[in-house]
Amino acid sequence: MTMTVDNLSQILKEKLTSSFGKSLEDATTKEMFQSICLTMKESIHANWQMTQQTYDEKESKQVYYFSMEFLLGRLVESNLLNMGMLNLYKETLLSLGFDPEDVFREEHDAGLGNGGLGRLAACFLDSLASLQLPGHGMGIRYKYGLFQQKVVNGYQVELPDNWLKDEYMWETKRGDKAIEVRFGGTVETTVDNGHLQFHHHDYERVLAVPYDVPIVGFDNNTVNTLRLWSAESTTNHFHFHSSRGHDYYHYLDYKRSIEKISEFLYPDDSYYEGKILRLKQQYFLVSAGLQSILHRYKKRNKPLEQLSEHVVIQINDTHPTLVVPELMRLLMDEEKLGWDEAWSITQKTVAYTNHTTLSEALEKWPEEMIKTLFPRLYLIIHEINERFCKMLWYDYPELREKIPEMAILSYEQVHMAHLSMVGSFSINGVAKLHTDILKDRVMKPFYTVFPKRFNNKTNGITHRRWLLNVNPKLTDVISQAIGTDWIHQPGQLTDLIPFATDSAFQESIAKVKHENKVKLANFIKKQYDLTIDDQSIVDVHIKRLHGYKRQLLNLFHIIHLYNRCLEDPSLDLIPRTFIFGAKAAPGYSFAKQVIKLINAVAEKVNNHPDISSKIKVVFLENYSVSLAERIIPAADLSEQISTASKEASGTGNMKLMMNGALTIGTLDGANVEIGELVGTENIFTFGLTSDEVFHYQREGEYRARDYYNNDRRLRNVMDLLVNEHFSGDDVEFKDIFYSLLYNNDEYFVLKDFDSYIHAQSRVQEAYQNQSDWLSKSIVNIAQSGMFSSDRTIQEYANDIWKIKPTTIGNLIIK
Ligand code: 26V
Repeated sequence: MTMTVDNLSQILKEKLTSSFGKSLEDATTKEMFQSICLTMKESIHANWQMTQQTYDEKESKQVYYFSMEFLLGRLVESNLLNMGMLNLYKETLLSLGFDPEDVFREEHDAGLGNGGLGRLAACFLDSLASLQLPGHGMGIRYKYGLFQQKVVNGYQVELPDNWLKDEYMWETKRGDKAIEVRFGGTVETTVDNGHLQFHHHDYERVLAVPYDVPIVGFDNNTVNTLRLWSAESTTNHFHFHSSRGHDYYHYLDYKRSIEKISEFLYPDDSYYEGKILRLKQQYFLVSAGLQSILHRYKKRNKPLEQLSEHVVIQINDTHPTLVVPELMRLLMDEEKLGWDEAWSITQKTVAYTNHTTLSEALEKWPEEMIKTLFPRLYLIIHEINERFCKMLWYDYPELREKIPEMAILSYEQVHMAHLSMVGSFSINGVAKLHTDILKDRVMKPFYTVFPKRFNNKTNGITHRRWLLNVNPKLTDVISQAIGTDWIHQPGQLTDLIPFATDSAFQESIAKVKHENKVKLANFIKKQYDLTIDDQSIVDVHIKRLHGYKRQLLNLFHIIHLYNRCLEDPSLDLIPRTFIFGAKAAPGYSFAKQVIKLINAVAEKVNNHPDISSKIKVVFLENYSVSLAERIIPAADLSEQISTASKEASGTGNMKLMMNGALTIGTLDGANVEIGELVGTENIFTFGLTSDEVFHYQREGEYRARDYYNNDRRLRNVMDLLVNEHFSGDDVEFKDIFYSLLYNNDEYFVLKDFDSYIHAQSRVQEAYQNQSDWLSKSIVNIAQSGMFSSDRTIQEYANDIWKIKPTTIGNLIIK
């Protein structure tokens, strides 16, 4: 039976009555949103059950993607799209007098991630389900997601993200599947029948309660699971303390201390801090996740020796590294296997993805902390380290002097990346250049020892959310030209290549871009009462704020243009709107100063009587998945200007490309691959290469001050930071100024300034020829299919996980 607008209207009306006791006329948009979710859940849940049952019956190998972050954003539209119901729901809502956008925006973003790493995990879940692959997420149900950002007086202010305030419509609590996780205590060793036995005493017990979120596949019946764990106190604990009245308060304290474990997401990315609660979170995820996997596996009645034929665990960066010793513990202490068997199983089951080479982001935990929190794991890590170092000593005499730097335990620290590499069968980077840097530099000695483990999996993004959902008009224009096969096979977007020079097609692309710009302009007008020119070049820099991502370089170009306009009021500039969206880690003061500087420059430029018609600078607050979805379809230019070698991949670059923006970028991360695909004439590349950056770092040859002294343009820009031009005083931005001149500009902003300015003038020149620009834009869209996460996930499935699709049959509707 196909559903019609009339049927669905009836169903929604009944839902409003049965769930809220409301008639259509009295219903709020929130109640309408919730009624939609309840209705969708009925069919999702039926397929969900069917999917799990089929996996069990067919004994399909299961992938578990362990990640401390899943940056899901909203799910209502992407679920409707995947169910093939999006248009029907939109039409029905309109016919009932609701604006679909308003209704969908009732959903609070699930912001359980910082940035690229968390959003990648979310895209991967969508691709797994859409490719009918049995793959699930394991994460934490943080009570508070990444902070909400407000801009007050130009400064970032952080507010808690209370995303669970209203009920989260997609989750289902599975109280019956709760698991105990143990912290602290002591370990006693005994010998039993010649076998060592380990007994754990006096530990703290934490209950891990799973909340499952269904992950709906596209145009199939697959519904996989994202399992998010929440920490609760074990209920019987109070009785131990209940004899005296004040113990009740001890109990409350204790309960609070446990619930803290899943209370908030640590707001950082690219900077690691050894906070004890963060380490507890990691073990909480790992132990609960592994126990639930083993529990399910055992129902298959297969020997543990075959675990790796049924289960594979992918760890998203080193954050879940404790899976290695924890799986060893479970196999040895609980399942009574010997070391060698347990080690062989563990190594065959775990695979590791590296997402950064920044040394300040590499996790190292104090040995003492690990020993205190997880006394048994500490013994296991110690043993793994001993065996690894011994192996190096005997089998790789040429590496003997490198043992201290390769060891898992050294200088009283546990090196999580080393533990991950030693304990897994696959080690992958996230873009070609990044994987090469791992092999040739950062992890070089490990590559010598484990050459076969290293492989590259260039990141991707789900084209369903990042093209079909966010840009339906572009989607239609593409399908009118090449049909709809590309939707299932995004690689076929290359069929658009012949249309790059087709003037009618160019025109329809231009029209869509313009409509998207108008929509964004309306949003900015409404939100900030700021008028932006919908004919201007929309230049977009959206990502976390970090020194290496060089928002400052972009800003220096803007200030340079501003200076030029001041010098020559008749300067011929194509109007540009510079859009920034970025959250700074709350403790990262340099990054926060850059936000203030962007806002200060915006204030000056946007209010200048002559210049504001040519340049507008907009800092959009609270950058998030939902905000990205508004900005990306309107973008002409994508700023991907990290210091070469520092951005492992980038994924915003892919989203913008897929929506027809051209990249201005360094030869870093996946920009390199974007450039290879579109050709040098369709990307604006500039700046130092990663080899040059390494060279300068090694030789210490870079002198930032020389660039300041020798480049008048740069001096004119930088002096404005410390002469009260942009701020009431001359100290507000002095840290930025000093970091460039006295700390020698760690990220080579001054060095790349000239080359960036040139690339920007090539942008302006190219934009002048609209037909040429559009053809470049079309080539970018046409080549973006390569960056669908379907391609990425297919590579993981073939090369690492060795899994095949499992088809889920149609439900028989009685
Ligand atoms: C580290 C930490 C340290 C402790 C507090 C919380 C936290 C959160 C995240 C991180 C890891 C940062 C690594 C990361 O996010 N890498 C990014 O991964 C993207 C997906 O592969 C990639 O596109 C980006 O280039 C890369 O920076």
